[in-house]
Amino acid sequence: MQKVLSKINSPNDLKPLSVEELSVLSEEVRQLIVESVSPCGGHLAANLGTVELTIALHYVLNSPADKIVWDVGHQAYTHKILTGRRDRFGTLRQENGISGFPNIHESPHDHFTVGHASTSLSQAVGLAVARDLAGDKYRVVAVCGDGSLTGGLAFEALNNIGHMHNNMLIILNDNEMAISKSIGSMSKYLNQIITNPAYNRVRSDIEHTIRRFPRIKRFAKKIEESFKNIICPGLVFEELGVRYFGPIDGHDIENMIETIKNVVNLEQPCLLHVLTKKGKGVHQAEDEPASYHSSGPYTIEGKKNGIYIVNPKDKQRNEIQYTKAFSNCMLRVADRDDKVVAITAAMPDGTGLAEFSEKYPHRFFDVGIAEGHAITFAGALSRGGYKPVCAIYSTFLQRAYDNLLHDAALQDANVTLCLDRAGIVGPDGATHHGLFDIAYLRTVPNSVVCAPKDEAEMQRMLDLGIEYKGVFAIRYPKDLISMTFTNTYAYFGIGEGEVLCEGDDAAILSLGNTVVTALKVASLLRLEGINAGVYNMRFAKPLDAQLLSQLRSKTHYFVTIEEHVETGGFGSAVLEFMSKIGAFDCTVKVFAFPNTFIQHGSREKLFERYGMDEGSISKEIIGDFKKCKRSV
Ligand SMILES: Cc1ncc(C[n+]2csc(CCOP(=O)(O)OP(=O)(O)O)c2C)c(N)n1
Repeated sequence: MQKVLSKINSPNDLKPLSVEELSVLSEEVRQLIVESVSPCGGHLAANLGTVELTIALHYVLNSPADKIVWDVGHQAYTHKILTGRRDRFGTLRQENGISGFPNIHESPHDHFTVGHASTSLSQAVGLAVARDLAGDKYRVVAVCGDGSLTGGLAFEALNNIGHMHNNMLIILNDNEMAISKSIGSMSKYLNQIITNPAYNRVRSDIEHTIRRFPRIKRFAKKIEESFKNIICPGLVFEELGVRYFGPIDGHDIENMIETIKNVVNLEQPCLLHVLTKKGKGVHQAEDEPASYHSSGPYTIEGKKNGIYIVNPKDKQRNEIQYTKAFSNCMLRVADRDDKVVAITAAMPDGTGLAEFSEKYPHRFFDVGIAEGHAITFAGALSRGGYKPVCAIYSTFLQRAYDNLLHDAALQDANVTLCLDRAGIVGPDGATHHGLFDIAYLRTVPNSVVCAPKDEAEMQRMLDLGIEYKGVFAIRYPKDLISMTFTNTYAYFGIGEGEVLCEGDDAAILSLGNTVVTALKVASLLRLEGINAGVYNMRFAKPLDAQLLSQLRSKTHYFVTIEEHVETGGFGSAVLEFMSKIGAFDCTVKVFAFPNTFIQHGSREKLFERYGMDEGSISKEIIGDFKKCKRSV
């Protein structure tokens, strides 16, 4: 039974609560998060760390008039719970349920739909400037993690914020982690602030004195503040024109409320450095925050000394994920060729580079959440004689488009891209689906864009990629490799497709994992007397012109299947080809996702909803054939 939380329907309901009640509330919110994430998984660790911080923010501010801007937004569960979404919280990340990220269509308390890192500072200063231009008075607060602060966009915003000087508050939520340990000189710098021995000694002396003489608390805090300014005079933020406060304990609600009240109304940009513990309150998430950053389903075993004990439900599966296949392939090329180097933008585990980083630490580069930089850096590594492989999720590469064009392709650089999560990602939703990469990569001059159906094919593609002068992209989804076609090395050249089965009535052209769908569709068509051939095109660019021309002499009905939006993708490439060769008597039926932002839900359900499963595809083709017969 929730004593306090059940009465919180909006942030206004927090205002009359005592500090003790707020503390009870934080425990109840934590419990709701742990219970709600358990069946379907979610961003557990980051959210457990921001419970008290969010309560303190909503206690002080008047949301939605005052605006809280979340970076990435993966830590905003408490915000959702306190802003009228408590009752729907059990539907988190499920189809038609609430999103795992802030979403402008979900609540007036969410000012941006987010999911990508390092945007909050730019968004907050934009709102602050809009407010000042309009003569309004609301307060603007950005909540940005130490990981997200490593992104170039955040640095660009800081540069601008100090210059513009509008009143806004940046809460730096420092848990010393991105998904993995935060990397880079900014993290080192933040760590120095936290661990500065002189400052910490004085701080603990002051805390000790306050405990003995509570009446001098205010005075003692002032001394602490002044001392901090003396011993840390060159704070980077101050130099950039942003007033620095902290570090303070992000789980001490009372102190946070007092501090936020003080700094939020200063007529200048301020940064409050808040220290939080990722995974707080769940034993396993505190111990392994990286594994519980985006956790799978788990069971709750109980509570020991006030800390939850959970047990992941991840069953041992025999099938292999594309990510694991990439990890294997990468080790093989690295073992063979010492010029191969690997780059990640703060995601060594998610992208499958962890094993590589252990085996070849000197050839592994985690550049922070900095996809644009990763590509430019890779371009230069290539100019310096190395063979960089950038493992980046498809959706996050979007922000590196100019780097691809200008800093890789234009330099004739040999940059291999391994794009995980290319396609539907499921519960993370619109911000995370990797549905645009074929389109934007195809426009890069001299680029190659391909997708493997299994590990053997991925190995060949990677081998081709590391030798290719230009941008060479290998895309694969967040999925299991559901069918292994061969374990032997496949020799094929760039742009060479493969015939899987012949058939004269229709040619089903597939790419990567959609090969399996294509084969199933062909079987369903055969039951209706339609004899369709299945072709594994492997490459969206360049297309196998020879194979397509041969097929054109046999059939006039082509089908393309891709896990991508219809605009500019693989199907578009085939249509362009048919137009170029003047195949105006051919029908090309493109099966792809519509060019909209696809919401969250399970992969399976989303495929069904958008007519991308074998049943829907075959039904549509059969319909076409029936129509055709009628018209003859
Ligand atoms: C552009 C971009 N690249 C990568 C990611 C994947 N990602 C999600 S959260 C995260 C770490 C963020 O670290 P931090 O801001 O410190 O937040 P924490 O999870 O530690 O609270 C990363 C790398 C992303 N969301 N956006």
